[in-house]
Amino acid sequence: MSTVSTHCPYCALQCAQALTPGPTGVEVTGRQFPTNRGGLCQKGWTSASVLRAPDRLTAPLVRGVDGELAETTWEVALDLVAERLRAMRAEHGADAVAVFGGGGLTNEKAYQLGKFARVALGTANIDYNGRFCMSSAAAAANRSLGIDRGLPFPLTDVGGAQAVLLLGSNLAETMPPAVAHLAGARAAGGLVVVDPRVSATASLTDDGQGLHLQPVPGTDLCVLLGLLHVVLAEGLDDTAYVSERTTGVDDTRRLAATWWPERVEQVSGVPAALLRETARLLAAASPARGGSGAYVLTGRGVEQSSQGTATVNAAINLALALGLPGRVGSGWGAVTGQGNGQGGREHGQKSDQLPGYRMVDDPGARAHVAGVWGVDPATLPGKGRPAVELLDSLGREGGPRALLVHGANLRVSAPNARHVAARLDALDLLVVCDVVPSETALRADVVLPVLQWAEEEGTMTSLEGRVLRRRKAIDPPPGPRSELEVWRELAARLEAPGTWDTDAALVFDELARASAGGRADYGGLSHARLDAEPDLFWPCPATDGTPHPGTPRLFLDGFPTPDGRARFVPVDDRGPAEDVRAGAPAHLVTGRVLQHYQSGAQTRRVDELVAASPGAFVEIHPRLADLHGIGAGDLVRLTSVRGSVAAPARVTDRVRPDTVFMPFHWPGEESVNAVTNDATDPVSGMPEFKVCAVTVSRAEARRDCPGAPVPTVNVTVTTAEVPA
Ligand SMILES: Nc1nc2c(c(=O)[nH]1)N[C@H]1C(S)=C(S)[C@@H](COP(=O)(O)OP(=O)(O)OC[C@H]3O[C@@H](n4cnc5c(=O)[nH]c(N)nc54)[C@H](O)[C@@H]3O)O[C@H]1N2
Ligand SMILES: Nc1nc2c(c(=O)[nH]1)N[C@H]1C(S)=C(S)[C@@H](COP(=O)(O)OP(=O)(O)OC[C@H]3O[C@@H](n4cnc5c(=O)[nH]c(N)nc54)[C@H](O)[C@@H]3O)O[C@H]1N2
Ligand code: SF4
Ligand SMILES: [Mo]
Repeated sequence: MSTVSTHCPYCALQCAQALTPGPTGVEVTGRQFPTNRGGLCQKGWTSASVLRAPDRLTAPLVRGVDGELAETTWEVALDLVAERLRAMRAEHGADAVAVFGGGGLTNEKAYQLGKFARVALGTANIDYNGRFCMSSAAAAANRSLGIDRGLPFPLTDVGGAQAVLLLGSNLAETMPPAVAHLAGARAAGGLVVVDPRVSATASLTDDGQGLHLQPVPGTDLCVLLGLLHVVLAEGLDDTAYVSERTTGVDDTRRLAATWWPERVEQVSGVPAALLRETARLLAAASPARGGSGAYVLTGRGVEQSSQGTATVNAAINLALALGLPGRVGSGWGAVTGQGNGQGGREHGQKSDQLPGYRMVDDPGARAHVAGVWGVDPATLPGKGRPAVELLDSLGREGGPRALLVHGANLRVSAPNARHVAARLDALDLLVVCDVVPSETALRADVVLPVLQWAEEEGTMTSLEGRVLRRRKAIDPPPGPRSELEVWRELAARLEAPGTWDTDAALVFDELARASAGGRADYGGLSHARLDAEPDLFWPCPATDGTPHPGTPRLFLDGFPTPDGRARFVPVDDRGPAEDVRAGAPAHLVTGRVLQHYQSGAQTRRVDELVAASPGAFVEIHPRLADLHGIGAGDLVRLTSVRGSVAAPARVTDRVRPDTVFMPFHWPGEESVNAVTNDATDPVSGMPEFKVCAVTVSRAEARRDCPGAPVPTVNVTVTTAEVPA
């Protein structure tokens, strides 16, 4: 086969790749594209290894009476699953079967999975791992701006800005090639990073390139209210923009008035002078004051909180006061995480959504989508349970008794994961579709091996809302099947109405029709058009004549709200669900390292990545380490009310003395999600992954933590990019 143009299998930056299959495997090179400019991170250029994972799933597995998973044929596995689902539905009702999807699925699969749940299973209970990822940013954007597209502008726009406020995002490790787009702000001394750690990204502000605000974890909402306070108190707001393009500033102004910088300093530890400097720097960059542009960007560090929605709304309020959204070269955005984290939340895997970002309780939306699906709208179920609630209800009285998982490794990545594991074990039937034997698949009753990334066609929607073609570069090994085929086979066995295409281009055409007229309108797109024009952003509605050019920049002519104005949403601080206290005196924050992706199911199977990052670790400040007699490399035990975990210490002054950090990419004894809090945001259902209260102690023996030893190192700026 010849070289194929496609995009990386991992994160939402969706760096452009060229894949060249050869006798020893697939060669990966970076390809020129506006977002990655030919660069790839270490995960990207080693991504082809997963195609050849030695333990790749190739045959369906069914758990036998001996309790072991054993290989079987597709016919046997599909018949068994269909039979069990049918029986369960007959006995307990359709909602007894639940579905869990993923933001890594292509648009076609995300769409078909939502349709499969609603039409073939008839269940309301479908949600997905994007609930853990983008739900707070999505809820806040919908409330304020009337639409949820992570970045409402092309990423390249950010390159021209004079100031960028980056809250709770570690781009230098989570999307290394994106760092290039911060060059303009850094050169102007205008990059402001808000992170309790001196992350690789916070280090980008060294040498006069910007500012680092290092708040107490979970206090970002106060910091944002303080910044808004300064903007309003010092008359730095864009009054013309606020009066012409927004509503509701008065209530927000009243709340911000109570957060003067000295009060914010008391709560967050960020010096009042630094807050004032930040506010002035942002204002000076704003178009109203003749600057060359400013952006306010949020990441999971501030969103994965029980007040994540309010925090993002505070960030949007600040951007609105400065007159940024809807102006070329300025704006607010949330940095979407998963490969198809954006498209995955538009096409109906969310418990309250139908394709095109329509709401499942809107009668007009139900009628439109039911029309495309060829069913009676009355048969479509209503709203289901959001992820944390759904997982907690598994196997309980009145809760689902079967779960189908497509593209998530819940035993590692869900909050309070031991509890989630117990709920999964309480199910009558767990079916996992995956490409590798993930920790969740290994405990399933049925495992169905599916195609991955370079083995199939599809589309992905990047963090900017750009719809990209994912292309087949190699033939899959014999055995695995496309998920589109799995759903067709199950739908047939369940005698479901409607059509169940297995050709991704045809599924896309149906998705386009289903989305037409919705907020995320893909009506004017098709695989053929995307092949010819790789630069199309949604919304891109169908037209009778000249094709719609797509929408790189939203809000230029108004906001998609009833009155065309953006809304200030008044928010105030409630603090994290769990605060430090006697008995649990340290904040635990969690996040990522460059080499591993999410639950690690894929990247823990890549030798180069394992060599560079072999296991979990705890970043701990020398003072906190001394207090507990912990030296570099010693095992640190972290204990919360939910559980405990141990990993080797990295003693470093790059984390606050009251805070420890641990990445979440490893399972079992090294899984920090044994400790994290499953308290959720009341608006978005987002769990509080980022902040909880823990006891720190020195673990007794190495057997406490079987993970590979990690030497003490300072976190270095690892913007590992390879040129094209
Ligand atoms: N290498 C790698 N890259 C990835 C992924 C991956 O798993 N690995 N996953 C992808 C996905 S799905 C996502 S969602 C993105 C996530 O991308 P990011 O949001 O950049 O990633 P995180 O490391 O989870 O969190 C970012 C930062 O938040 C900080 N933080 C923790 N608590 C707080 C707090 O209370 N306040 C503030 N201000 N900051 C806090 C952490 O110290 C961390 O440096 O990355 C994507 N890219
Ligand atoms: N403590 C803590 N926990 C977190 C976070 C955090 O910051 N801190 N972040 C959260 C966030 S933002 C996210 S996005 C989640 C992600 O966590 P998970 O949902 O567990 O994500 P992945 O590890 O990407 O799991 C995807 C699984 O799908 C498989 N897969 C890949 N492609 C396909 C496909 O096409 N079809 C199917 N069926 N399977 C496929 C992979 O092999 C893998 O097993 O973790 C969350 N958990
Ligand atoms: S930043 Fe790395 S993981 Fe993300 S798309 Fe680019 S190469 Fe892939
Ligand atoms: Mo994510």
